[in-house]
Formats: sequence, C-alpha cells, structure tokens
Amino acid sequence: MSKPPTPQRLPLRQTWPDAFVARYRAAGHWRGETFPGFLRERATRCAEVVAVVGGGARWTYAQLWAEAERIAAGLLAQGLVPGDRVVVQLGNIPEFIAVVCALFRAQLVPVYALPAHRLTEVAHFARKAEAAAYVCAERFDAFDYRALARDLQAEVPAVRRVFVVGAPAEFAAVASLDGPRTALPGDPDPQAVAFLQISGGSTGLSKLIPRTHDDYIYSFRASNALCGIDANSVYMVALPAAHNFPMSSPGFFGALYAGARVVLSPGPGPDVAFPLIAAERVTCVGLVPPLALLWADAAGKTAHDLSSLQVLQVGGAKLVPEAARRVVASLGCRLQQVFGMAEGLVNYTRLDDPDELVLTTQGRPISDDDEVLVVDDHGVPVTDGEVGHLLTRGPYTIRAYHNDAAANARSFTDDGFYRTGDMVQRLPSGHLIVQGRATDHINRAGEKISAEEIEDHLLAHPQVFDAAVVSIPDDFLGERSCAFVIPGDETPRPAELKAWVRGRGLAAFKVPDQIVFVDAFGTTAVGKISRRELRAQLRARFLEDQKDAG
Ligand code: OOB
Repeated sequence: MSKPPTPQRLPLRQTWPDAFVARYRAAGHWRGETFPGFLRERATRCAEVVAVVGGGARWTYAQLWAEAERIAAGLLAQGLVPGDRVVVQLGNIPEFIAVVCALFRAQLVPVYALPAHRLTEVAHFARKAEAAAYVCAERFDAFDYRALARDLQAEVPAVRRVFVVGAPAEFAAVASLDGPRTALPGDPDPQAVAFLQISGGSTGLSKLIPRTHDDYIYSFRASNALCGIDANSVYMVALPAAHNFPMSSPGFFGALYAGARVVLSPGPGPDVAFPLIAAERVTCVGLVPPLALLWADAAGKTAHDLSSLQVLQVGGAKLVPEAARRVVASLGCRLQQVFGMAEGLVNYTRLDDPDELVLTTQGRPISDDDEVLVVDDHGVPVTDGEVGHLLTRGPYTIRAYHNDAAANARSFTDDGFYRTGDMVQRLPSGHLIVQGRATDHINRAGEKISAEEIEDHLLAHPQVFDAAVVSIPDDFLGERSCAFVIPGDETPRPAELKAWVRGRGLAAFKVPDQIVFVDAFGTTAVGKISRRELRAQLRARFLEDQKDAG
C-alpha cells in the first residue's frame, strides 16, 4: 500500500495560560490522565466486570478494550494516521463506545455528529475539522447513513475513508477491521485535544469545541463524586450518546472511569428504556425536561420495576419548578438538575441539597476553580439575586473554538471568560437559576437551533422574501420554533417550506414547527433594527395575538 499523503491541516489546540495550568495541576484537577491510559487500566483492573450493555451485546472491560484495540489497529492499517479527524455518527449502540475508544487508542480525533444530523451538517463538521474519515451505521432509526456517506464524499473529497457498522456496501466494515497491534502509538499528551464536540450553534453554523484529555477527564471524574457514581452504579444512556450530557455529566465516560456498567438505550422513550432499567437495575440516567415528564407520566402506569433508580438527572433545558415537583412525586428517586454546556461549565444540584434548591435551581458549578461572573450589559457584576449574563472560565471550560476567529472574538472576553449566552440569577449559595438567554437560539427539548441558520435556509427559497425564526414557549417541548415569513409574489404552503428546510440536508429537529406568513415585519422603530430586536418584536406580537385569541 502506498504511504498516505502527509496531511496539511490546521493544528488542534486548546491551551490555558501557564499560571492556570499550574493552578489546575496543583489543585489535582489535571492529573495527566488520558483516555487510552485509563481505559487500559480499567481493562486490567475490572477485566471481567460488565462495561457496556446494548444491542444484544454485553462486553466486559477486557472485551471493550480488545475491541477498541482491534478497531484502532484496523483504522491505521487502512491508511489513517494519528492526528486524523474522524466524524463519528452512530446511535446508542455498543459500537459507538468501541469506535470512540478505538479512535483515542490510535490517536485519531473523533468529531461527534448526532444521529439526527444530515448532509449539510455532517459536511460542515467534516470541512471545518478537515476530517479524513467518517464512521456511520448502516442504518439507524430507518435512515441509511451509507447514502449520506456517498453524498459526503462527493461534497468533501478529503473524507477519504468511510467505515460502517453493519453491512458496509462499497465501504469498509467496522466489524472486519484489523491490523498489527505493534503499529499502535503510545499514549497521547494529556494536554492534547482528544476530540471535537459540536456547539449548540447560537449564531449560524455549529462551532467545533476542542476538549483535552486532562480537562474532560477532570469534568467526569469530579461529576462522578457529585452524581453518586461508583463501581456499583449502572448508568443508562437514554439521550443520544454523542451529546455532552450523557457522555460526561457524568455520562458513560464517567461510568467507565468508575468501573461501573453502561447500559445503552436505543431510544429515550419509556417503552424502550423501562424494560432495560428493570432488567439491568439501572441506578442513574439523564434526561431532558420533556422526557422527564413523559417518564413521570409513564412511571405511574408501568409494570416494570424502576426501584433501582437512585438519581434522575434532568438538564439541557430549563426544568420549571412545577415540572420538577411532578417528576419527583412520580419517580420517587432523587432529582438532580444539570445545567451544562459542551464548551465546559457544568452545574449540578447536589444530592444532599435541600429539596427547595433541587426543585428551583439549576445547581452550582462542579469545581471550586470554576469562576462564575454574572454581569450586566456593560460587563459590570450584578449583585446576587439579580439577573445577568453568565460568564465563566475554569479547569474544563474552553478558551477558544477551533478555527473560528470571529466566534472566538465574540464568545470570549480578553481575560479568557466564556460568554455562555445564558441569563442567570445567582443565589448566595452559588446556585444558579437560568432565566433565559441573550442569544437567539431555540432550545427545543434540549436540541439547540440557531435562528440565523434556519433563516438562511428559508431565504434560499425562491418564494421567501424575508424570514425571522423565533422561539415560542411550548408546553411539551419547552420551546418550539416558529418562522415568520414574508412571502414573495406567491405564498408557498407551510408544508412546502418545511419540506424545503428538510430537503436542505438538515436535522429534522431544525425544521420550523410552525410557519406564520406576514405581509411585513412592520415595526414602529425608526430606522433599521437588529435581527434580534425584530425577532423579539415578532415573538411578543405573536404571543399577544394568541392571548387575545384565547
Ligand atoms: C447541554 O449542552 P449544550 O452545549 O447542548 O447546550 C448548552 C446550553 C446552555 O448554555 C443553556 O442555554 C442550555 O443549553 N441549558 C440549560 C440547562 N442545561 C443546558 N438551560 C436551562 N436549564 C438547564 N438545566 O445542554 C448540556 C451539557 C452538559 C450537561 C447538561 C447539558
């Protein structure tokens, strides 16, 4: 086989100033651990312990590591070289974990796409990450990812290789990968970027979030202590495994770090998850608020034994106190609110917090070294109890996105604080209450949608003169998306516009839930107003009209 070309790529970096590095090390947050390092150690120490259950498989720690090494060696034998980035798009199947561990083992860099993402998004990740390969499943939720792989390679030829879990068609099968273990590299630098996570994308397209071994491992090691995860725990992944919440808060990585068992639920609904909870005696699971309510409702009616559940975590979007009460009343286990972000900072209510704090706040930061500022529009700190912008920096919060100077200038202060875009109130105890956000994205049941991104796709339609996408409060989803559209000469049907957005190769959750045609974005303001103000006006007018109608 000819030698693969030496890749010319932007380096991946995530760096903290030296003084912070020294501080985080001295505090024992960063211990120089790496993914392959800790996984290998567990494979020895917990060799016969069940690590991963799902899709009919039941792997011990030794088996998981053997799978990871086989796949890692196979990927290198197929021409990938350490440092290559690999977009991974797999559902909640054991191979997701095996492939990701394999990438770490081979010093390849996973880029996590959600199963819901489609060509436009996957191609964006691949381009932005300069990915050399794509790993997908033959099929998941009735969607054939091999078709997506073909389109992806046509659009981004730098994606040289495709590996498929299941029937590979013209591509290579993950199941048949193999290669000499002697070709595997040693362990990486703990300060190196381990993977690229995807941002919620509040303005425009998603950004790539480089996370290091040291910082990410710290986040889930510390989470374990706050979420009650130890070697006896059984952690269920019910949300998409590629999401930061079920990955690291404490997530399946926290569980693997603890030598616990990970149970992968192929879907988040009670019909699928409840039998698994009963069979595996699941102790901890993380959900978004709408699912928590669905589970609370179903728990009252189910014949499945859910008594093993000790901690139900809810996060990704705001859980209002009334909903929190309902969840606690019907599920009977400890509730833990989780307010986190893929960029870093994660807040938890503590398991021994008074009920009132658990029901009404979104928790407080993991670490004493998480610096939290709540500031007014001019950057001046507000007093506790007042609402302000949440800024943060700390031992597991990034200082920069990958290759995005404009986003970095916008999202980070000169002294390295990340502007979360969230509006919060801080209590004297340090607990935060999320009161909204300063950026225009829609938080649809925990899935973040950029208004701007969807407006761009709507504007590409020949019969759309202008469009503004806003979030509308929704009883079930928390928020839904509503597109206000000024039509061109002819008014298209709403279904046609929805199909248009879907046809642009986007995740289904980004298709506007509602389309409202208007003649103009009539505004009383003189002169040009910002998109942000416009969206706020449209939302206010719409809600007012609804109130009048109801
Ligand atoms: C999690 O991560 P992302 O990156 O998908 O979204 C982060 C954003 C936050 O900035 C905030 O706007 C919102 O999601 N959010 C919440 C929340 N948890 C996240 N808003 C209100 N209440 C909450 N409990 O969503 C994420 C990452 C790690 C752990 C948990 C969630």
